[in-house]
Amino acid sequence: MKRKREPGEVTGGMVIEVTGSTYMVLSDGGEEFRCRTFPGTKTENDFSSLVAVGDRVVLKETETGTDLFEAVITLVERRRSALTRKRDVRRNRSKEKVQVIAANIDQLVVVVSAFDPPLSTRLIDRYLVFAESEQLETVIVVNKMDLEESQETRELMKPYHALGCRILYTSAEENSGMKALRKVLAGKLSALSGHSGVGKSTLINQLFGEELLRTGETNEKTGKGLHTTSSAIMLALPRSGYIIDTPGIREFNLSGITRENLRFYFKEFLSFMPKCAYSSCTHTVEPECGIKKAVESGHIDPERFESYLAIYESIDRDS
Ligand SMILES: Nc1nc2c(ncn2[C@@H]2O[C@H](COP(=O)(O)OP(=O)(O)OP(=O)(O)O)[C@@H](O)[C@H]2O)c(=O)[nH]1
Ligand SMILES: [Mg+2]
Ligand SMILES: [Zn+2]
Repeated sequence: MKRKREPGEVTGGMVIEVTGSTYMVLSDGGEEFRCRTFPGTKTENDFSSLVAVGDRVVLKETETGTDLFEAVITLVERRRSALTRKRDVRRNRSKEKVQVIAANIDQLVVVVSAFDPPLSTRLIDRYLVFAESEQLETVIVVNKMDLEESQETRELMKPYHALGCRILYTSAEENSGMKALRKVLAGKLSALSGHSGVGKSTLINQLFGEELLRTGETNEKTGKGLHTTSSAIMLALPRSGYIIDTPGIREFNLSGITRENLRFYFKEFLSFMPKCAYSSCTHTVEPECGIKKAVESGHIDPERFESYLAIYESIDRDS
Protein backbone atom coordinates (compact mmCIF):
# COMPACT_ATOMS: atom_id res chain seq x y z
CA MET A 1 0.00 0.00 0.00
CA LYS A 2 1.30 3.42 -0.88
CA ARG A 3 1.58 5.89 1.93
CA LYS A 4 0.22 9.36 1.62
CA ARG A 5 2.64 11.66 -0.14
CA GLU A 6 3.85 14.80 1.49
CA PRO A 7 5.63 17.32 -0.70
CA GLY A 8 8.70 18.84 0.90
CA GLU A 9 9.46 15.75 2.94
CA VAL A 10 13.15 14.95 3.17
CA THR A 11 14.52 11.43 2.98
CA GLY A 12 17.79 9.62 2.31
CA GLY A 13 18.30 7.04 -0.39
CA MET A 14 20.54 5.26 -2.84
CA VAL A 15 20.69 5.84 -6.60
CA ILE A 16 19.84 2.62 -8.40
CA GLU A 17 19.56 3.75 -12.00
CA VAL A 18 20.69 6.64 -14.14
CA THR A 19 18.98 7.30 -17.47
CA GLY A 20 20.00 10.56 -19.06
CA SER A 21 19.16 13.19 -16.46
CA THR A 22 16.65 11.03 -14.61
CA TYR A 23 17.69 9.15 -11.51
CA MET A 24 15.84 6.32 -9.83
CA VAL A 25 16.43 6.36 -6.10
CA LEU A 26 15.54 3.71 -3.57
CA SER A 27 14.70 5.59 -0.38
CA ASP A 28 15.69 4.34 3.05
CA GLY A 29 12.00 3.66 3.54
CA GLY A 30 12.07 1.23 0.60
CA GLU A 31 10.21 3.35 -1.94
CA GLU A 32 11.39 4.19 -5.44
CA PHE A 33 11.53 7.82 -6.47
CA ARG A 34 12.06 9.28 -9.89
CA CYS A 35 14.42 12.17 -9.32
CA ARG A 36 16.22 14.97 -11.01
CA THR A 37 18.88 17.40 -9.94
CA PHE A 38 18.50 21.17 -9.96
CA PRO A 39 21.00 24.06 -9.90
CA GLY A 40 20.93 24.01 -6.11
CA THR A 41 21.95 20.33 -5.85
CA LYS A 42 24.96 20.15 -3.58
CA THR A 43 27.70 17.57 -3.74
CA GLU A 44 30.45 16.47 -1.42
CA ASN A 45 32.47 15.14 -4.39
CA ASP A 46 34.62 17.41 -6.55
CA PHE A 47 35.43 17.29 -10.26
CA SER A 48 33.45 14.18 -11.03
CA SER A 49 30.00 13.06 -12.11
CA LEU A 50 27.32 14.77 -10.03
CA VAL A 51 25.25 11.62 -9.58
CA ALA A 52 26.13 7.99 -10.23
CA VAL A 53 24.58 4.64 -9.48
CA GLY A 54 25.44 3.69 -5.91
CA ASP A 55 25.45 7.26 -4.64
CA ARG A 56 23.89 8.08 -1.30
CA VAL A 57 21.66 11.10 -1.74
CA VAL A 58 19.24 13.30 0.15
CA LEU A 59 15.87 13.86 -1.52
CA LYS A 60 13.14 16.37 -1.18
CA GLU A 61 9.79 15.22 -2.44
CA THR A 62 8.06 17.32 -5.03
CA GLU A 63 4.41 17.58 -5.90
CA THR A 64 3.28 16.28 -9.23
CA GLY A 65 0.07 14.96 -10.61
CA THR A 66 1.41 11.50 -11.35
CA ASP A 67 1.30 8.29 -9.39
CA LEU A 68 5.05 8.00 -9.23
CA PHE A 69 6.93 9.31 -6.26
CA GLU A 70 8.98 12.22 -7.52
CA ALA A 71 11.72 14.18 -5.83
CA VAL A 72 14.70 16.42 -6.35
CA ILE A 73 18.17 15.49 -5.19
CA THR A 74 19.36 18.17 -2.78
CA LEU A 75 22.65 16.57 -1.74
CA VAL A 76 25.01 13.91 -3.07
CA GLU A 77 27.03 12.51 -0.18
CA ARG A 78 30.78 11.88 -0.21
CA ARG A 79 31.60 8.59 -1.93
CA ARG A 80 33.55 6.09 0.12
CA SER A 81 34.74 4.38 -3.04
CA ALA A 82 34.08 4.57 -6.76
CA LEU A 83 34.83 2.94 -10.05
CA THR A 84 35.92 5.89 -12.14
CA ARG A 85 37.50 6.55 -15.47
CA LYS A 86 39.08 9.59 -16.97
CA ARG A 87 36.96 11.30 -19.56
CA ASP A 88 38.34 11.44 -23.04
CA VAL A 89 38.70 15.22 -23.37
CA ARG A 90 38.84 14.98 -27.15
CA ARG A 91 35.41 13.43 -27.27
CA ASN A 92 33.83 15.06 -24.30
CA ARG A 93 33.56 18.75 -23.56
CA SER A 94 31.95 18.30 -20.19
CA LYS A 95 33.62 20.02 -17.26
CA GLU A 96 33.83 16.90 -15.17
CA LYS A 97 37.20 15.28 -15.60
CA VAL A 98 36.30 12.01 -14.02
CA GLN A 99 33.33 9.85 -14.89
CA VAL A 100 31.95 7.80 -12.04
CA ILE A 101 30.72 4.44 -13.32
CA ALA A 102 29.60 3.14 -9.92
CA ALA A 103 29.82 4.63 -6.45
CA ASN A 104 30.26 3.24 -2.94
CA ILE A 105 31.12 -0.24 -4.14
CA ASP A 106 32.65 -2.88 -1.88
CA GLN A 107 34.19 -4.78 -4.73
CA LEU A 108 34.94 -4.55 -8.39
CA VAL A 109 34.12 -7.57 -10.52
CA VAL A 110 36.20 -7.49 -13.68
CA VAL A 111 34.49 -9.58 -16.32
CA VAL A 112 36.41 -10.93 -19.31
CA SER A 113 35.45 -13.70 -21.68
CA ALA A 114 37.60 -16.66 -22.65
CA PHE A 115 36.57 -16.14 -26.26
CA ASP A 116 34.36 -13.83 -28.36
CA PRO A 117 35.61 -11.25 -27.48
CA PRO A 118 39.07 -12.74 -26.82
CA LEU A 119 40.49 -12.66 -23.32
CA SER A 120 42.19 -9.31 -22.75
CA THR A 121 44.88 -9.46 -20.09
CA ARG A 122 45.80 -5.86 -20.92
CA LEU A 123 42.39 -4.76 -19.74
CA ILE A 124 42.66 -6.88 -16.59
CA ASP A 125 45.96 -5.14 -15.83
CA ARG A 126 44.36 -1.72 -16.18
CA TYR A 127 41.60 -2.67 -13.77
CA LEU A 128 44.11 -4.10 -11.32
CA VAL A 129 46.14 -0.88 -11.40
CA PHE A 130 43.00 1.09 -10.70
CA ALA A 131 41.91 -1.26 -7.92
CA GLU A 132 45.36 -1.14 -6.27
CA SER A 133 45.38 2.65 -6.40
CA GLU A 134 41.90 2.86 -4.87
CA GLN A 135 42.40 -0.10 -2.54
CA LEU A 136 39.34 -1.74 -3.99
CA GLU A 137 38.70 -5.44 -3.59
CA THR A 138 38.59 -7.20 -6.94
CA VAL A 139 37.32 -10.44 -8.36
CA ILE A 140 38.14 -11.52 -11.91
CA VAL A 141 35.43 -13.47 -13.70
CA VAL A 142 36.43 -15.34 -16.83
CA ASN A 143 33.13 -16.03 -18.57
CA LYS A 144 32.21 -18.05 -21.69
CA MET A 145 34.34 -20.98 -20.58
CA ASP A 146 32.13 -23.14 -22.80
CA LEU A 147 33.71 -21.54 -25.88
CA GLU A 148 37.42 -22.06 -25.37
CA GLU A 149 39.87 -24.79 -24.42
CA SER A 150 40.05 -24.30 -20.68
CA GLN A 151 43.72 -25.28 -20.55
CA GLU A 152 44.71 -22.34 -22.75
CA THR A 153 42.61 -19.93 -20.77
CA ARG A 154 44.05 -21.06 -17.47
CA GLU A 155 47.54 -20.67 -18.93
CA LEU A 156 46.76 -17.02 -19.75
CA MET A 157 45.42 -16.50 -16.26
CA LYS A 158 48.42 -18.06 -14.51
CA PRO A 159 50.11 -14.75 -13.64
CA TYR A 160 46.94 -13.62 -11.89
CA HIS A 161 46.76 -16.78 -9.83
CA ALA A 162 50.41 -16.13 -8.90
CA LEU A 163 49.46 -12.59 -7.83
CA GLY A 164 46.84 -14.03 -5.52
CA CYS A 165 43.83 -12.62 -7.39
CA ARG A 166 40.44 -14.11 -6.79
CA ILE A 167 39.47 -15.68 -10.11
CA LEU A 168 36.26 -17.41 -11.08
CA TYR A 169 35.65 -19.37 -14.27
CA THR A 170 32.06 -19.27 -15.43
CA SER A 171 29.73 -20.00 -18.27
CA ALA A 172 26.55 -18.00 -18.02
CA GLU A 173 25.36 -20.00 -21.00
CA GLU A 174 25.79 -23.35 -19.29
CA ASN A 175 25.09 -22.06 -15.81
CA SER A 176 28.47 -23.17 -14.48
CA GLY A 177 30.55 -21.46 -11.83
CA MET A 178 27.50 -19.54 -10.67
CA LYS A 179 27.52 -20.94 -7.17
CA ALA A 180 31.01 -19.56 -6.56
CA LEU A 181 29.96 -16.23 -8.05
CA ARG A 182 26.94 -16.04 -5.75
CA LYS A 183 29.22 -16.69 -2.83
CA VAL A 184 31.66 -13.84 -3.57
CA LEU A 185 28.79 -11.42 -4.18
CA ALA A 186 26.86 -12.24 -1.02
CA GLY A 187 26.32 -9.34 1.33
CA LYS A 188 28.36 -6.89 -0.73
CA LEU A 189 27.78 -4.10 -3.20
CA SER A 190 29.62 -5.19 -6.34
CA ALA A 191 29.99 -3.59 -9.75
CA LEU A 192 30.53 -5.63 -12.89
CA SER A 193 32.74 -4.01 -15.49
CA GLY A 194 34.50 -5.08 -18.68
CA HIS A 195 34.40 -4.99 -22.45
CA SER A 196 31.09 -5.06 -24.24
CA GLY A 197 29.82 -8.56 -25.06
CA VAL A 198 31.69 -10.48 -22.36
CA GLY A 199 28.41 -11.44 -20.72
CA LYS A 200 27.97 -9.12 -17.74
CA SER A 201 24.21 -8.80 -18.14
CA THR A 202 23.84 -12.48 -18.99
CA LEU A 203 25.67 -13.42 -15.77
CA ILE A 204 23.31 -11.22 -13.77
CA ASN A 205 20.24 -12.72 -15.46
CA GLN A 206 21.62 -16.15 -14.62
CA LEU A 207 22.07 -15.13 -10.96
CA PHE A 208 18.43 -14.15 -10.80
CA GLY A 209 17.23 -17.03 -12.91
CA GLU A 210 15.24 -14.67 -15.11
CA GLU A 211 15.75 -12.26 -17.98
CA LEU A 212 15.85 -9.01 -16.04
CA LEU A 213 18.38 -7.31 -18.28
CA ARG A 214 18.64 -7.05 -22.01
CA THR A 215 21.60 -8.92 -23.48
CA GLY A 216 23.08 -8.63 -26.92
CA GLU A 217 25.01 -10.27 -29.67
CA THR A 218 28.62 -9.73 -30.53
CA ASN A 219 29.64 -8.49 -33.95
CA GLU A 220 30.40 -11.53 -36.09
CA LYS A 221 33.42 -9.97 -37.75
CA THR A 222 35.13 -8.26 -34.84
CA GLY A 223 33.90 -10.47 -32.01
CA LYS A 224 33.20 -7.25 -30.12
CA GLY A 225 30.02 -6.52 -28.25
CA LEU A 226 27.48 -4.06 -29.51
CA HIS A 227 27.07 -2.08 -26.31
CA THR A 228 23.73 -3.49 -25.32
CA THR A 229 23.67 -2.08 -21.81
CA SER A 230 23.54 1.69 -22.11
CA SER A 231 23.34 2.83 -18.50
CA ALA A 232 24.31 1.49 -15.12
CA ILE A 233 21.68 -0.18 -12.98
CA MET A 234 21.71 -1.62 -9.48
CA LEU A 235 19.75 -4.69 -8.46
CA ALA A 236 19.22 -6.23 -5.06
CA LEU A 237 20.49 -9.80 -5.14
CA PRO A 238 17.99 -12.55 -4.27
CA ARG A 239 19.52 -13.27 -0.86
CA SER A 240 21.80 -10.44 0.22
CA GLY A 241 23.93 -7.84 -1.45
CA TYR A 242 23.60 -5.60 -4.45
CA ILE A 243 24.99 -5.80 -7.94
CA ILE A 244 25.57 -3.05 -10.47
CA ASP A 245 25.54 -3.83 -14.18
CA THR A 246 27.48 -1.27 -16.21
CA PRO A 247 27.80 -0.55 -19.93
CA GLY A 248 30.72 -2.25 -21.66
CA ILE A 249 33.76 -0.06 -22.08
CA ARG A 250 36.00 0.34 -25.11
CA GLU A 251 38.96 1.64 -23.21
CA PHE A 252 39.53 2.01 -19.52
CA ASN A 253 41.19 5.39 -19.16
CA LEU A 254 42.78 5.38 -15.75
CA SER A 255 42.01 8.32 -13.51
CA GLY A 256 44.41 9.31 -10.76
CA ILE A 257 47.32 7.38 -12.25
CA THR A 258 50.49 9.21 -13.27
CA ARG A 259 53.76 8.09 -14.79
CA GLU A 260 55.26 8.56 -11.32
CA ASN A 261 52.81 6.54 -9.26
CA LEU A 262 52.00 3.77 -11.76
CA ARG A 263 54.90 1.56 -10.65
CA PHE A 264 53.49 1.26 -7.13
CA TYR A 265 50.33 -0.37 -8.45
CA PHE A 266 52.02 -3.39 -10.02
CA LYS A 267 52.34 -5.05 -6.66
CA GLU A 268 54.77 -7.77 -7.73
CA PHE A 269 57.26 -5.01 -8.67
CA LEU A 270 57.55 -3.68 -5.13
CA SER A 271 60.04 -6.18 -3.73
CA PHE A 272 62.37 -5.72 -6.74
CA MET A 273 62.30 -1.92 -6.81
CA PRO A 274 65.05 -1.48 -4.21
CA LYS A 275 67.36 -3.22 -6.71
CA CYS A 276 67.00 -0.42 -9.27
CA ALA A 277 70.07 1.82 -9.43
CA TYR A 278 67.90 4.92 -9.36
CA SER A 279 65.32 5.32 -6.66
CA SER A 280 63.05 7.12 -9.12
CA CYS A 281 63.58 4.44 -11.79
CA THR A 282 60.64 4.27 -14.19
CA HIS A 283 61.79 0.82 -15.44
CA THR A 284 61.72 2.06 -19.01
CA VAL A 285 65.07 3.44 -20.19
CA GLU A 286 67.24 3.40 -17.08
CA PRO A 287 70.26 1.09 -16.78
CA GLU A 288 70.61 -1.30 -13.83
CA CYS A 289 66.88 -1.77 -13.45
CA GLY A 290 65.80 -4.32 -10.85
CA ILE A 291 62.44 -4.84 -12.55
CA LYS A 292 63.93 -5.62 -15.95
CA LYS A 293 66.31 -8.07 -14.30
CA ALA A 294 63.42 -9.73 -12.51
CA VAL A 295 61.63 -10.07 -15.85
CA GLU A 296 64.74 -11.64 -17.40
CA SER A 297 65.17 -14.08 -14.53
CA GLY A 298 61.52 -15.09 -14.70
CA HIS A 299 60.47 -13.56 -11.39
CA ILE A 300 58.13 -11.06 -13.03
CA ASP A 301 55.77 -12.11 -15.78
CA PRO A 302 56.92 -10.56 -19.10
CA GLU A 303 53.33 -9.87 -20.18
CA ARG A 304 52.66 -7.95 -16.99
CA PHE A 305 55.81 -5.91 -17.64
CA GLU A 306 54.61 -5.25 -21.22
CA SER A 307 51.32 -4.04 -19.77
CA TYR A 308 53.20 -1.73 -17.44
CA LEU A 309 55.10 -0.23 -20.38
CA ALA A 310 51.92 0.12 -22.44
CA ILE A 311 50.07 1.87 -19.64
CA TYR A 312 53.12 4.06 -18.94
CA GLU A 313 53.17 5.14 -22.59
CA SER A 314 49.44 5.81 -22.59
CA ILE A 315 49.63 8.23 -19.68
CA ASP A 316 50.19 11.85 -20.63
CA ARG A 317 53.55 13.14 -19.52
CA ASP A 318 52.02 16.09 -17.72
CA SER A 319 49.18 14.31 -15.94
N1 LIG B 1 28.70 -19.07 -25.31
C1 LIG B 1 28.43 -18.18 -24.37
N2 LIG B 1 27.81 -17.03 -24.67
C2 LIG B 1 27.56 -16.16 -23.67
C3 LIG B 1 27.92 -16.41 -22.33
N3 LIG B 1 27.56 -15.34 -21.58
C4 LIG B 1 26.99 -14.47 -22.42
N4 LIG B 1 26.98 -14.94 -23.69
C5 LIG B 1 26.46 -14.27 -24.88
O1 LIG B 1 27.27 -13.14 -25.17
C6 LIG B 1 26.49 -12.10 -25.74
C7 LIG B 1 26.71 -10.79 -24.98
O2 LIG B 1 26.23 -10.92 -23.67
P1 LIG B 1 25.79 -9.67 -22.78
O3 LIG B 1 25.38 -10.21 -21.45
O4 LIG B 1 24.82 -8.81 -23.49
O5 LIG B 1 27.19 -8.92 -22.65
P2 LIG B 1 27.50 -7.59 -21.80
O6 LIG B 1 28.84 -7.79 -21.19
O7 LIG B 1 26.38 -7.27 -20.89
O8 LIG B 1 27.61 -6.50 -22.97
P3 LIG B 1 27.32 -4.89 -22.91
O9 LIG B 1 26.01 -4.70 -22.25
O10 LIG B 1 27.33 -4.46 -24.33
O11 LIG B 1 28.45 -4.32 -22.13
C8 LIG B 1 25.05 -12.59 -25.69
O12 LIG B 1 24.71 -13.09 -26.97
C9 LIG B 1 25.07 -13.70 -24.67
O13 LIG B 1 24.09 -14.69 -24.91
C10 LIG B 1 28.57 -17.65 -22.02
O14 LIG B 1 28.94 -17.98 -20.90
N5 LIG B 1 28.80 -18.49 -23.10
MG1 LIG C 1 25.18 -5.64 -20.72
ZN1 LIG D 1 63.78 -0.02 -12.52
